[in-house]
Amino acid sequence: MRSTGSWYDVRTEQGSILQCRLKGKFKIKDLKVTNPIAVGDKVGYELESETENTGIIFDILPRYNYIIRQSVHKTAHGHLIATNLDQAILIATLTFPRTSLGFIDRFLVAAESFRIPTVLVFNKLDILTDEAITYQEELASLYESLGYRCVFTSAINDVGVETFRNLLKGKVSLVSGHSGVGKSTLINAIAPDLDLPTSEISTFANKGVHTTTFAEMFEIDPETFIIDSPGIKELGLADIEKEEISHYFPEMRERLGECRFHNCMHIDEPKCAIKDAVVEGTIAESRYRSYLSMALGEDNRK
Ligand SMILES: Nc1nc2c(ncn2[C@@H]2O[C@H](COP(=O)(O)OP(=O)(O)OP(=O)(O)O)[C@@H](O)[C@H]2O)c(=O)[nH]1
Ligand SMILES: [Mg+2]
Ligand SMILES: [Zn+2]
Repeated sequence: MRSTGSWYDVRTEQGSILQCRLKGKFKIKDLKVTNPIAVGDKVGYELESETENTGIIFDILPRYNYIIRQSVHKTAHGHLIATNLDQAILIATLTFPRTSLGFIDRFLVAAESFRIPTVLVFNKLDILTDEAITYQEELASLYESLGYRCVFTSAINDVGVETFRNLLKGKVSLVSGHSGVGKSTLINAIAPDLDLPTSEISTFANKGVHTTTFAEMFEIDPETFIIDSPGIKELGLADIEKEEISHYFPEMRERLGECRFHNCMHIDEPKCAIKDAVVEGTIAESRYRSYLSMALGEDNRK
């Protein structure tokens, strides 16, 4: 459920929480990570002390997926954010702070590569102008057409909160997005007892202040778990080959094989079905721009 240094909160089958440590040294095969266990992991444990409520983790069960980001300190290593997820919920705000389309698309590509379904939640509806609301609705219809469910919320005005709650039912969900978009506020809105800390974003930098500092899973009911996580700037695309990127754009994936060259990168090759679709308007320009930025290896933080 959470890890603090060398201690891990393990939820037992009975639903109680046991403070556990790792037995000896753990080597995770084929995965270079700074943290051996992450929120969402299913582990084998044994009770150490009943009076002190402690245990020892001796096994990590196979993960059916995981989401990882580049470690800040060791660049060759990743940091596991969470594992065994049914879905990721990307909280985005058009303003205060601004979530760029480049960021949304990179997140979606990363989640596709991890095979994690993603829902887009556009929060802070209450501070948008009418023009911005119209634009946000256009964005949502674009992403809905690609198969990503979109929801509009105002966590502080209780708009869309019921829809948000229903999205989570019976699933393990990771809530992600930039710092300050309202991840913790939204979780508080559906589970006020959690009383998670939240703070105002800095008006000077128009950015969040990283109030949540580590990922933690909460039980909403015995079938429903939600993971609050620290704000991210970027999810690394470290393990994705350039040739693979288009496979993680659903609208490109369905056209693969239609280009003249089987190894077409859809950049400047002739008779490219993807570029044709952009010209025709059946692939959105913003999506193609995000694709180009990823394929050309740009650091897209626009
Ligand atoms: N106007 C408005 N403000 C909101 C809304 N949701 C959250 N906020 C405010 O946005 C600020 C940041 O919210 P948090 O919940 O701390 O954001 P977070 O995404 O958890 O941020 P980190 O933990 O730093 O990643 C707080 O001041 C919230 O009150 C909303 O729907 N509308
Ligand atoms: Mg938070
Ligand atoms: Zn092509």
